[in-house]
Amino acid sequence: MDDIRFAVLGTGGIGRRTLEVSQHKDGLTAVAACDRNGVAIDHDGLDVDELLESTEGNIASGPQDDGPDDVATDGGAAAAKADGVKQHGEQAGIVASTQGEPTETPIDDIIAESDAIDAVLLALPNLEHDFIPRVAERFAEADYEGVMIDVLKRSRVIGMLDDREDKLKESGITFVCGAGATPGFLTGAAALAAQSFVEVEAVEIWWGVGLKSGYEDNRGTVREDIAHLDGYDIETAREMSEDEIEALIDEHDGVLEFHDMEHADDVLLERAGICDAEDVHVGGVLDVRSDEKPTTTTVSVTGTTFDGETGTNTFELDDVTSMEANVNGPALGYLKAGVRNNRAGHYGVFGPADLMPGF
Ligand code: IKT
Repeated sequence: MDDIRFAVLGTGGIGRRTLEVSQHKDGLTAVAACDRNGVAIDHDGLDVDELLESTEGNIASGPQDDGPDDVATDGGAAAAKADGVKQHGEQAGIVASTQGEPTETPIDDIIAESDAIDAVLLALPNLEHDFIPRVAERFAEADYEGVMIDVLKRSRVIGMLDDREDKLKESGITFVCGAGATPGFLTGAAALAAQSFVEVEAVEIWWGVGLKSGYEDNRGTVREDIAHLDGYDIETAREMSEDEIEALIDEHDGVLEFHDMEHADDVLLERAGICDAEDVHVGGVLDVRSDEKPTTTTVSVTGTTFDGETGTNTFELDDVTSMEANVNGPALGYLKAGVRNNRAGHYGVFGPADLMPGF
């Protein structure tokens, strides 16, 4: 495959790690990145090292959107003003890079350059359920022809993307949704593990994450996870202050356990014809203070074979592979699969159980 020129929307933990991992993969050139205050575009390829170094520890992750109610939150921090006013620890973000330009319209600035961009990775916390679908719609309205890919989590968002599928197809967009770890390649692993069976009874995804790159770089993903705890939802998690989050983490001695998470693995497996969404369960353990996984990440698929045996196929990740490797590697692999499909004229909304990621 020819070189793939890609953009990253959002330079929080996921956006930054995606840029970093892309440097270790063949055929990927990062040409644009943005956060809520700024944008960096270079069609010959961004200097990723400089961008990562200059934004280290001063993240302003979500691009500010244009509409009045259309704001990506940076791990729940109130959106910084588009005029560049810094909030929450003077988070300058991309404008701290020599390649960054301040802007009030980061997403529109990327859309304006999108003729020369093969793929756009949405590394945005989706703390408003329809934020990512609405961003996709804006690219479609601008007749973007290319790949869009996200690492969103919530089951209900898939339907919102499906509702927009006609628009995406018309524009020539191949949208790959839920393409991180879970949903993502663990969903894909479940689809492969299911092949031994003629009927699948249960899919159990149990993940373990230790934060190798620390809490600071993962504030967005921790906040999204908190929304899954008993007594919390997406709204309450979004409104929490950083101090409240830290107090909650302290209360749990740094270890948060999740059960029955609303993760889109369920609808994505149902959509791919593997099993009913209600037979899929996702949970896991997050250790915010250790870089070691508190539990081994496992996908177990139980089903019945053509000759009447009941069995469980299990897929396990090594304890030494980090969340950063297991989210961003697959995201870039699915991005490559998206480009392969887009170039073949396959447009619409695809999930990780529909495509085999590239490497
Ligand atoms: C995600 O970003 O895909 C979800 C996160 C869990 C990642 C699992 C990685 C497993 C591993 O590295 O062993 C979490 C729910 N935010």
